Amino acid sequence: MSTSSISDWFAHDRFGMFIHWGLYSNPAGVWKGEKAKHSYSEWLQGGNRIPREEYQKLTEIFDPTEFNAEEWIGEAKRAGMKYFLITAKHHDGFALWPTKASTYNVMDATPFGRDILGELAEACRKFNIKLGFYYSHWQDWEGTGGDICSVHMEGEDGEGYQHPCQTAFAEYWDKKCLVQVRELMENYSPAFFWFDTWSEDSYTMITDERQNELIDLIKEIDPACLVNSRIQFLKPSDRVDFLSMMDNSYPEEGFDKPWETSGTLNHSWGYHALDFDWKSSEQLIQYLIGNASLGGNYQLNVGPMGTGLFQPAAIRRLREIGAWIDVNGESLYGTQASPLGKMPWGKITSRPLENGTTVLYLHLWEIQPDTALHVEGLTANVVEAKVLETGQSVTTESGAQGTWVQLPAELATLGLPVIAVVVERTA
Ligand code: FHN
Repeated sequence: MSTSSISDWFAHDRFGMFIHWGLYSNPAGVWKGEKAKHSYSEWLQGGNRIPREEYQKLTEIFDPTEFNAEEWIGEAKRAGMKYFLITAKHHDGFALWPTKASTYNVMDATPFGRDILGELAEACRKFNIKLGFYYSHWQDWEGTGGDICSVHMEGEDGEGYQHPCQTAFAEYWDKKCLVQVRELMENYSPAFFWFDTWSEDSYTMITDERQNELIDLIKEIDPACLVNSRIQFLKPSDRVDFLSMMDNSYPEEGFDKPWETSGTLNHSWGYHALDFDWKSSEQLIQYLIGNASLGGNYQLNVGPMGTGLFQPAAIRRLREIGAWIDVNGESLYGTQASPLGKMPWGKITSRPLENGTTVLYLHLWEIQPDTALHVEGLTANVVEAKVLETGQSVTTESGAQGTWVQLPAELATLGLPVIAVVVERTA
């Protein structure tokens, strides 16, 4: 008998949008006429070792007059995404909402002066999209005691980018981090939090006690608000609700807990004007389905420009993914991991039905139309098989070694076709 859990919606929804947006979206990976040192545009301050006062002047040009929350959330919806996650505060420490913990925020420090998170929360409600916040709880480069990552500073003098002492970090933790996470919970009722640690270094600051304090704070306000495992890279608490893989990393096996991979459309998370390394829509759909076939989610990142608009290359990919999901979404949402082993030709997702049958969705990536495809290990009786997009019937033949599926010649014209095979459940 299956029991329900607060993370059921997350595992069901499978696909979300991640947004990296902030002061760094204006320089967009270019500083004083040169390509920034760090390949992630959001690492501009740290990577180029820009003095705080100078970096913080970027507030003066943060005026994304083209920003329209409904357009962003509408793009997510059209792409088939069911939830939306945004950098409420990234490592630079700048807040996209009017926080009382620091004037380093969109309302107090920029000419834009609008509550970006408030507008997005409203749009999410309108479009029935769940809202999540990325919050950089370990790194904070505002200068209020948050940690300054040493990963990219090795061998350098570290001036201005030293790790803070414990007293300074404790001050940051109490007066900024905890205060801001409480504000985000109370003002915008997020469905989940996405914290970010990725190195063992973080453990000295994000101790077990602090990890628990943060989880307690969230769960006391809303027990259903989910928390991800990057709250502590080394030792995430058993209380985290879902596991976050490393960036752009796609595991070979699934996990007991719900899990996700966050991935980029090109290379940088924040908008980078010189990043042309775009993945194809086909590749992105394969990441999504690859994870789903192991019971996992996918959070695809967009780095909006300083104007507030998405780049055309991002929009094209989102819409192509959405067009594929429009006709094949049944093979994604609410499905389970494949009950069969790895297949050389693609991936399988599955859906047990109440009538005692199971639908196996065969995602055909490397196939030759007009030949027979071997589904190794599928020995159950096949009730029906058809191409999901077109409804074309498909003939099958089962034996002790598995099932042979006769692939119609017409599959050649479909991009990443799916065949839905309904089988009798044996046990
Ligand atoms: O340093 C960040 C990076 O800027 C980005 O936010 C990614 C997203 O997963 N997390 C960190 C590196 O893993």
